[in-house]
Amino acid sequence: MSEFETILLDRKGRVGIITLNRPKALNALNSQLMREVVAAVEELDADTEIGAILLTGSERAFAAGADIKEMAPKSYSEVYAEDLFSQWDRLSSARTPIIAAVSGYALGGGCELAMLCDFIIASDTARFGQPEIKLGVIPGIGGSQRLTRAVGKAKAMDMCLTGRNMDAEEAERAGLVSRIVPAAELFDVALEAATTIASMSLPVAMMAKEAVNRSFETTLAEGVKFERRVFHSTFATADQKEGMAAFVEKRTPEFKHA
Ligand code: CO8
Repeated sequence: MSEFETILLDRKGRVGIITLNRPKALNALNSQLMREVVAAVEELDADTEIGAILLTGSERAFAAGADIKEMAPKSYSEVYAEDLFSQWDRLSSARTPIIAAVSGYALGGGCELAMLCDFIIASDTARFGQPEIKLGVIPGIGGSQRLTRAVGKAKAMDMCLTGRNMDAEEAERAGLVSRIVPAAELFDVALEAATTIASMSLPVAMMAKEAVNRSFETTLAEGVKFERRVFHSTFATADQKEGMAAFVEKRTPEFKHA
């Protein structure tokens, strides 16, 4: 029996699959679900047999936000003392690439959870939004920061101040999602992308992720220098030797993740 109640955890080859599973609440992110997602990601991240993580929800909802019913009665001193939602930050420490496969609602914390992943593949039914202002609060899991970096100030302000949703096409145009696929194909396409990533050298995929993420934290000159140093370090891996030898010998590389 699974140790989890609000998520499903599965493995397909080198891909770990986490499915948010509170269908009656449209996968609203309560504290148990937060603990379980964080635990599952950390478990998969520590497993060297896993080369990519896929995080998804249901066809109707990726997640309709933080659990409003759980959150509503809390006082300021409670949310401050427990540092409400800070545990989600632990997902940013995962080194294994994480793809969000989003269908239906990704609102509030749901949109923020998708943005905590490395990239988002959306179904044509996906709806993204930061509607917190309609509840008398503001985004609390990084939405005002990550949405602004993803889509720019104009659209982020529009979303956070009016609380309106974006459909999948607008989200793709704005750079929030990497691609849109028909809802019925979402899981297969996202799994194929995750399987492709997991077939690459794991340490090199981690380095690529680290390099891209560095661009959010530093200047261009420092970021380019960081990238070059990490690029140099790929030459210390067996997988660089294998990848380049396979190209020269016109064969498929067999990465050893070392
Ligand atoms: N929390 C708790 N329950 C929810 C949530 C939620 N976020 N979303 C939906 N549900 C529940 C509904 O209450 C309903 O339960 P029940 O059947 O028991 O009444 C069930 O899921 C189905 O939902 P609906 O009947 O409303 O379904 P509809 O198809 O009519 O509507 C919507 C779907 C439009 C998604 C609608 O449910 C909705 O607007 N949900 C809320 C969306 C929202 O506002 N999300 C943002 C939440 S706030 C947040 O995420 C970050 C807060 C940061 C605060 C920082 C503090 C430190």
